[in-house]
Amino acid sequence: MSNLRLILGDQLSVSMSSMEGYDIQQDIILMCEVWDEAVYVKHHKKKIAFLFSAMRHFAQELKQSGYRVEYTKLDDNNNTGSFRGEVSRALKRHNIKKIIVTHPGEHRILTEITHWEDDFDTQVEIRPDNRFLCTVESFAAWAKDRKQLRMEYFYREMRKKYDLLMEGGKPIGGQWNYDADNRKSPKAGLNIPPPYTNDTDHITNGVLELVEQRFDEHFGSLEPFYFAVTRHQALQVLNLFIDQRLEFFGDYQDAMIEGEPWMYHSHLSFYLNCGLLLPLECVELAQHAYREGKAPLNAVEGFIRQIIGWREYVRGIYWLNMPDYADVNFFNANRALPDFYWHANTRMNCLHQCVLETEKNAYAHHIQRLMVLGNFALLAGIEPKQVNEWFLTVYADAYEWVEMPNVSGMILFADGGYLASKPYAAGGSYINKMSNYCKKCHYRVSRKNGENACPFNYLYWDFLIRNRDYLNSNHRLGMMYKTYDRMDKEKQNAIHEDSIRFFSHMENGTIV
Ligand code: FAD
Ligand code: DLZ
Ligand code: SF4
Repeated sequence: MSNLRLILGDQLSVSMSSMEGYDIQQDIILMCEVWDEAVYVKHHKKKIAFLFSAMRHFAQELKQSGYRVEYTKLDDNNNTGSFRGEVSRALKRHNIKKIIVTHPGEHRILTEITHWEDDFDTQVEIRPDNRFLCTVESFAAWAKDRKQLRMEYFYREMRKKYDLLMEGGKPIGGQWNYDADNRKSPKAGLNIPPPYTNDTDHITNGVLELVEQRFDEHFGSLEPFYFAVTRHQALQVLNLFIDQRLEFFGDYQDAMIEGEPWMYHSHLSFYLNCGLLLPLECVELAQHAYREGKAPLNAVEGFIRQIIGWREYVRGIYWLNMPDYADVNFFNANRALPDFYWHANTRMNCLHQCVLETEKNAYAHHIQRLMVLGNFALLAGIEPKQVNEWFLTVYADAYEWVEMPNVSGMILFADGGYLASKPYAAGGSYINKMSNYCKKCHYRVSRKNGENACPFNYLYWDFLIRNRDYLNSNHRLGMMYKTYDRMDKEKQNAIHEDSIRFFSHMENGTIV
């Protein structure tokens, strides 16, 4: 009897726990493109194409290495459209003793898989997801009995555990965190290297055709398509980052420049999140670049923190709190997501640019997601479920374990401060400092009130006042409330009236 080893689309690594102990004589690997996964949210076309192409390449490589792989393509005649249906078909084809699968990245799939043992009357083994550096159990143990969870303390533990940028038990350079050096505004004349590109092969071309035909109404441009789709190519992206971008990663991590979607970021999340790259190899290569004197400490520490800190931390939070985390809505925010998140039809240039780039690339960098797209959703009080669905749909690196804590926790503060200590709310001056968007905007960032004032300026105050009952006790916001209370009544009224006008325009379809 054989084991059926199910490999999901974001588990494309030969070192997956589900592959351990593979019996070359008997075992069968099952991979399947299924309609349910492609439409449970209407993913960006590029995300579907990327994953299907990466899955097909991975399956081909496994076969070439002698593994027995059964692969269902989306348009195969008898494709049932679901994991359950495909597993059920495989059980009928073979004499299966046990289904082995690595812990999936989304709670809805875990729930589904936990029913299979009873439903199929076959043993199911769910193995830990060994692509992460902190297990779900270790994170729970770290979080237990802590009054407050803070990424910084979790990160320090991870630095020690993996001996990264450490010297004699202490952080290299004497500090754990060099973020204070990492907030440079963009300056003219930066020589930003071009991002990775490649030529599509017949596998990718086949997938692009399929996606064009079957997912035409999904958001986003399908081409040009430049994603790496094999481990070999993903390693090229990693090496390009280390050689060409890492040096300035820290300096310009928060900077946004119109027409420069990629900046000095790594563009590795696509590959890390689907298994083509592993976190430890990425951070070790960055550490090596530091030791070789090829990249400064602020850049390397910042990059390592994002991966062993933030990435692992948000995953821990997700699994510790699901399924309840999906329903958090601390501010009871209930406004509908404005249409311009899909069509970029807004006169706010920052949002216009970020949505356009998202549509084109299925990518926006962190500060665009956090301080433009996210900040607006927070200030405008958009319902968390709608914001979550948008972020899960539009980015090629989006899976619920990473998307949801970033959206509900980091940008919307919908968990009431569980993940972050204060809302990342900001007015237009932050965006102006970190970008050149305001120069070409219909609105004036220097104006605080009136028809042509930057909406972020008055919406910032409106957000604080609207949610005063929820935020009053947050000592990090005390100063802001004092500032508001010292404003004269006329100014306070102007904030209120501008916000009412803005929202009523936004909701009646006037372009804002
Ligand atoms: P870099 O800036 O080069 O960072 C290096 C790596 O660090 C990333 O590849 C990523 O693996 C990791 N990382 C950095 N910040 C975070 C973070 N906050 N959480 C988790 N990992 C992080 N990241 C996703 O991978 N998928 C998502 O669906 C996703 N949704 C997000 C939604 C919002 C509202 C926000 C604010 C952030 C989101 N992030 C998400 C985190 C971050 O924006 C992306 O990881 C990053 O932009 C990916 O681009 P990069 O690979 O060039 O990252
Ligand atoms: C995102 C995605 C898509 C679009 N399609 C598939 C698919 O057809 N087959 C598959 O195995 N996985 C796909 N995925 C990734 C899954 O959604 C992902 O494995 C789960 O959400 C768990 O993280
Ligand atoms: Fe965005 Fe305001 Fe700047 Fe316009 S002025 S780009 S709306 S921050």
